[in-house]
Amino acid sequence: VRLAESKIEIIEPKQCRDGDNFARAVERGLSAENKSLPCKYIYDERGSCLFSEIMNLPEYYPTRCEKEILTRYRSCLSDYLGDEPFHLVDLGAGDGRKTKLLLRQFTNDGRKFSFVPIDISQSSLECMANDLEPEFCDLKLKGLVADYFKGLEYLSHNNRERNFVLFLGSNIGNFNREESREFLTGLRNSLNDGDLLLIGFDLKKKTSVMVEAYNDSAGISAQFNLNLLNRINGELGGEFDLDTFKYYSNYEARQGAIVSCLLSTRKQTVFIDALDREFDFGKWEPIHTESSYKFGIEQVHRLARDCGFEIEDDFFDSRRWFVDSLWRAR
Ligand code: AVJ
Repeated sequence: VRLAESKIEIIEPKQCRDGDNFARAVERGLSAENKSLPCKYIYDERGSCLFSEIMNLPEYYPTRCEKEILTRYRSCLSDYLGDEPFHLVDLGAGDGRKTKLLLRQFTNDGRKFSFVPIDISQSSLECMANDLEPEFCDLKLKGLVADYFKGLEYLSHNNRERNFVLFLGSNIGNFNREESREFLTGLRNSLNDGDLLLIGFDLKKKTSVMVEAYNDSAGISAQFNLNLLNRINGELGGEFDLDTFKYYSNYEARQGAIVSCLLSTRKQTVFIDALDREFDFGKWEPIHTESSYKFGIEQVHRLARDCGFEIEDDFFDSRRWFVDSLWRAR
């Protein structure tokens, strides 16, 4: 990877190195009565690649819906920004393929901005930087390897200029209802009055469509979730046999979420060297790995107001399966 062309900088603040946190989170999650592992740890280099593959799957509609939305409304979005300089902050930027649509528009319109992608995966940011470099040679890019919360902390200390924050792809869906309120209130408080947030929500729809998006026929979603065990094996000396865990993902209508887990197909005991202990798994016992919450448009609007934002506009795809909602910090 060729980086650090002077305009491109990727930093990983010291307090964001997540090595021991991973071990602690695994210990906590696997000792609990209801076992779970935090989904943010899926995204190492392999997990991030698998997620890029997911975004190309025929079943995974959210990416295509959002591309349609951004393509259709990017010039309208650009009009909101005007001539004053701003930071384009991209939370959970990933490989940046969707953001590129906006970068192109804003650059062509002569908007003055610096680009601040924030992602937990350093490899994703590096890929993005290398991918953008030839086309956007004058772009000021400062990538930050951090989780969302560290990202907000960074924002609140560097918010002298206007911000236009992107939180796309229904990344918000991984938080439960209470966590999403807390997070968005925290985000609001790290912004200046008048700053804009473009936030993507996957909308409730026919359950089969949602279920298939997380149960693709190529089995990539399964590999993506199983990557958690893979990572425990590689980084913490775990002894998981991945063939004895089965990915299971379904829509829980009462929660309004796709809930995913790994089921131990037999009773077994697994040793993890870095934790110097074993964990017992009952036959068909689940490890919760991820929830992906779905929204009604009224829920989206209530969330905006409750967290200190005003709704400027809603941008839907033609099927109204997804919305990118534009909010202003009030
Ligand atoms: C990146 C959190 C938006 O929940 O839809 C895709 C992750 N997991 N397939 C989602 C995911 C399984 C995705 N988000």
